[in-house]
Amino acid sequence: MLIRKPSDVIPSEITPEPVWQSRRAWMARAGAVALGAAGIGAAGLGGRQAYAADGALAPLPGTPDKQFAIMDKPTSYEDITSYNNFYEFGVDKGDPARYAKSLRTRPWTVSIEGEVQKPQTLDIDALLKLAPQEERTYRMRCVEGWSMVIPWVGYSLSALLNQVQPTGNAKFVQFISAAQRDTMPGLRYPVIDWPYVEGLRLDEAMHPLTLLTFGLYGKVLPNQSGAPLRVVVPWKYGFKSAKSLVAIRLVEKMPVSAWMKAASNEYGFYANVNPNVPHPRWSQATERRIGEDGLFSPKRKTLMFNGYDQVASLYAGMDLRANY
Ligand SMILES: Nc1nc2c(c(=O)[nH]1)N[C@H]1C(S)=C(S)[C@@H](COP(=O)(O)O)O[C@H]1N2
Ligand SMILES: [Mo]
Repeated sequence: MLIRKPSDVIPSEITPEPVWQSRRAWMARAGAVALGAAGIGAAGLGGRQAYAADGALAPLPGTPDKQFAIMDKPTSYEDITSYNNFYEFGVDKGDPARYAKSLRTRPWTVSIEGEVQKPQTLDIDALLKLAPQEERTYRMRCVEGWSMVIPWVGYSLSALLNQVQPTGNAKFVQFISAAQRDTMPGLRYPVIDWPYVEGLRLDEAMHPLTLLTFGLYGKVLPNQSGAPLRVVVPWKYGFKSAKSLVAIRLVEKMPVSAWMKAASNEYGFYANVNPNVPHPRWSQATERRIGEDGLFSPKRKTLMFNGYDQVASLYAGMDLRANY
């Protein structure tokens, strides 16, 4: 295994190979595609919340959560909403903010299905009210080596799962993101086998830290952050936190996630933040906090489980090198 210092990692190594290769074609076409999609939104097909400029996003206050409070300084709203991964809108960090305006977020329903006693299709407005909204400031870390501190607004996913009552066969939870062909220019590129899918073991999904997320900084999520709802799993690499969910499916067998399918040797099912297990092409020992650490300043040490020690018991007895 070739391990290099993160400072030696060049963008072509961080970006998956097929993405890198299709980038030139992407750049040439994305502009035209996105303009077309924005045109449709402006014509009124987008519904009442097709896009709002940041200042116009509806407020969504959450009661500050004391149990999970951390001392880290929150990343600025500007950085959180302009440096994103959301491949449905392009592979550059700036693409989601640039192109996700066209995403239709109303009407929006989420189907909770599979191994549950009470399968349901819930409207986003019902989901917003299912449990009290809390503000939870979480450390987030991407497998690429950057991190942020984000004041999310939402409630524990367990509130929803308890309502639909998982059957005895339910062992895993699969998350399925939207695939809107007409608003997501990235779907034209087979970087990922769309739709984007992720998964958790049931006990991970039921852990109180796992947040069904509707807002950030006291406002509803802007589209680039995964509107109108996403999951947030703060002890796992960012890719586990699937955006713009349309279905949550309880299943018996471990589901194959989009990134496992794309490169199973690089992205495992568990994807716990783990400084001791390097990615095959770079170390995971340190990270760069966006907005605080410069590109060339010393990086901060990455913490096991991203510092969320309370989840360690979920993995007692597991070999976390084999289960990466
Ligand atoms: N549907 C979908 N969800 C996704 C992604 C994506 O490309 N599509 N990217 C993931 C990755 S790699 C990261 S790091 C986080 C980024 O979330 P943020 O942009 O809100 O920081 O979203 C995750 N969820
Ligand atoms: Mo990521």
